[in-house]
Amino acid sequence: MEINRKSPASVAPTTRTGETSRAEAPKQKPLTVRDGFETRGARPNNFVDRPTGRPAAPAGSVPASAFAFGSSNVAVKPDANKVVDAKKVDPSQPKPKPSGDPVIAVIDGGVDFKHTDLDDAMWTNPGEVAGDGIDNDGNGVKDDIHGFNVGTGGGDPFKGDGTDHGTHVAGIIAAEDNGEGNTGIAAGKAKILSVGGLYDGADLLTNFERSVDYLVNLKTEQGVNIRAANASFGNTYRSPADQERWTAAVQKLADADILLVAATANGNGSNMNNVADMPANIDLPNVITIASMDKNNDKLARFSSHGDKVVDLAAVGEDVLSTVPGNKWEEMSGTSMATPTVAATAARMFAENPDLTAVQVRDLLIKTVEQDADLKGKVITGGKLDIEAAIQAAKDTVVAKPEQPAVATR
Ligand SMILES: [Ca+2]
Ligand SMILES: [Ca+2]
Ligand SMILES: [Ca+2]
Ligand SMILES: [Ca+2]
Repeated sequence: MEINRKSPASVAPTTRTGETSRAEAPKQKPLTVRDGFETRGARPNNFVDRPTGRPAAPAGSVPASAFAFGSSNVAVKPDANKVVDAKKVDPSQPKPKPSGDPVIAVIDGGVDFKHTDLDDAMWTNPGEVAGDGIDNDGNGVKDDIHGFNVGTGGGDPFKGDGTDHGTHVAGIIAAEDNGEGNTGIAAGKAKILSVGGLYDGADLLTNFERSVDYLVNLKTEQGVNIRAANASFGNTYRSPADQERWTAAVQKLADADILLVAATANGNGSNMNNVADMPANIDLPNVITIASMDKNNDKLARFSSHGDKVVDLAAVGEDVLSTVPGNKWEEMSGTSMATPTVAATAARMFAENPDLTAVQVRDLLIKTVEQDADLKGKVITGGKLDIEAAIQAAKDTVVAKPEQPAVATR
């Protein structure tokens, strides 16, 4: 099944670049960023070799006061990650019910929200006035129009490291069906909320916690229809305390009914079954973990890890064409690219039936996989993403509502 947006007819030939070195797919392991930055030669130095998942933040580069969440960018305890600056909420007031297009949060390097293939696909914060330097909606972040920069604490997600990666991931989900570049699987059916700056400021875990707090606050207090978060990142965390923090943050997403779509490692065939790979291997029902198929959707991609106790399914993540900053498109490879195909399919499913929960969508994604003998013993389901079957399964859950009996008004 062709599931990539690589139809030659949809590709602007003059904008395709970076094809020469794709064969250089990920070599480092573990890679925190789950794709082949090697393919582009633009990988920031601090993406490489971070065995603890804790890139050193440039000392003093980010003042603690710049953060909306937490009290410091070092030695943050779990309890410190509260939304400290958000306005007081009157608990007697009813919470707004999320509605509208499903919003998919891309927690990553920032998305180029001005990209011509993404600008109409971005979530826009209805409670925020752009550029006035005021936190109009009182969520603790000034001018957070299209998302949040967890690295700086500011409202401009498109700053810092990994913007090519984040922009690529976003395009796989929702690049516009506009006759240029690629078309995202959920084009026109979902909005992208960029939580950028994941590789700036604090360490990955702390930044993830802050990202979660931002998203959960938006959903529960403001009714933003955040249905899934894409996690094309991860690393091994051996400390039980760190593992607890990861799990607590993902539990917060679960409590807010947000699906976490997580990439397994690019470990060149490594087995992740007994590895504390966070957040991919967290055993919560709102987490679905993805390995990468090759470009033919035939076998696991050679760069992908696997694990028949921890990885749910596989999806194509090799040579995927998508958006990169500056109105360009490139092909990239990695579990980072496989993961947003699943997040986008989930978005389509939420669009078909907004009453589905994150856990229900996860279950349907798993039940509708296409079995593949090459995946036996490699992933839990022994199967790969079947986009059409998953969307159809979501459609099939829609129960025709009986007509309301007419009530005579007097
Ligand atoms: Ca705000
Ligand atoms: Ca503002
Ligand atoms: Ca397009
Ligand atoms: Ca096969």
